[in-house]
Amino acid sequence: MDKVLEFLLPPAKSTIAGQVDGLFIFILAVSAVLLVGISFAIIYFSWKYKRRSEQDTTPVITHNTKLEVAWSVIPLILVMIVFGWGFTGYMNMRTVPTDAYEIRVVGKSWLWEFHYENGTVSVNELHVPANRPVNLVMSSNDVIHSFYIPDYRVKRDVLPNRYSNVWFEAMETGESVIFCTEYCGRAHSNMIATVTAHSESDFENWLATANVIDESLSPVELGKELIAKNGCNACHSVDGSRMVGPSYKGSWMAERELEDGSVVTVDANYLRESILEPNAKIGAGYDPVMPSYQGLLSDREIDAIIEYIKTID
Ligand code: HEC
Ligand SMILES: [Cu+2]
Repeated sequence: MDKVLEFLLPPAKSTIAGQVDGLFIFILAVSAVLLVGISFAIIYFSWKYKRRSEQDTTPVITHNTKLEVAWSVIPLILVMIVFGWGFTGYMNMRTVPTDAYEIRVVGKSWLWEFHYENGTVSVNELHVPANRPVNLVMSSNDVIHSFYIPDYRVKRDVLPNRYSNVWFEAMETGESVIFCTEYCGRAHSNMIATVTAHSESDFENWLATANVIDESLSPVELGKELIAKNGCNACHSVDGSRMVGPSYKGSWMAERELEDGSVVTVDANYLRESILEPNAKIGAGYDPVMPSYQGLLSDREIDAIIEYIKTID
């Protein structure tokens, strides 16, 4: 049975997962039994009641009470079991424990932002304490996204101008993948993040240090780190290859042709504007798909990114 489950479903890592899987397996098993039973009955009856001679006639049957009661009551019982099971599971998933740890989630085309109680922000990396309920309060900056952690069996739409929430309790420490499951535009398939469940003390440590700028880093080193941390690498390469966006390689002081035919020089002002208001100037041949980093990066951090881009040639 465990082998079958492993084959059918991703590992179950949250407290609600067992309940979701139980119901799934029940519905699957009932459907399988009915499929096999009905298929055999059809084959058997079509053989048994085959017309064998010209004299064979069809008997006139008006009704059969026993049979009719059976085929009404048995499905009713099955459906009520599925309803009761599904409803309690749904209520458990919708009722947030009062001691849940709250994290704000913002979906953007095409990344996930996570805001924690102490002002820490992480991009595409959710960090949570294990063995403690966590409530995510979610909203979108633009279109509808959908937040999905298969290992935790939770999924919820993320909407503009409205909060939605999802809660879970991770049963073990470790990393799982987060998907966006609402088609949200061109780079939808890049909208992948991870959730890492930590022990309580590791989580406190992470929270205390995650956004502390390491003063010993030079601006170039800091810029390199920020680019990795903020998901820029999903769309920009440093080796000259074209991804969703232009490569940083050799871009400093290069001439950039824009969509409207004008030409700009990639200087500090252009870089800064590209990061804060990506849609102000669109490079020719590219789609306006870069999310704005307004409010996510401080001036010092933008300076560091510019210093780093200068060095990539
Ligand atoms: C979802 C993909 C995506 C992500 C993530 C992304 N960008 Fe972009 N970026 C683009 C695209 C596409 C363009 C070209 C179109 C435009 O100008 O808006 C672009 C343009 C730029 C430009 C102008 C480059 C030039 O040579 O003209 C800079 C600078 C830039 N991005 C920096 C960043 C930084 C820094 C980050 C992370 C903090 C980042 N981008 C994250 C897609 C992305
Ligand atoms: Cu999305």
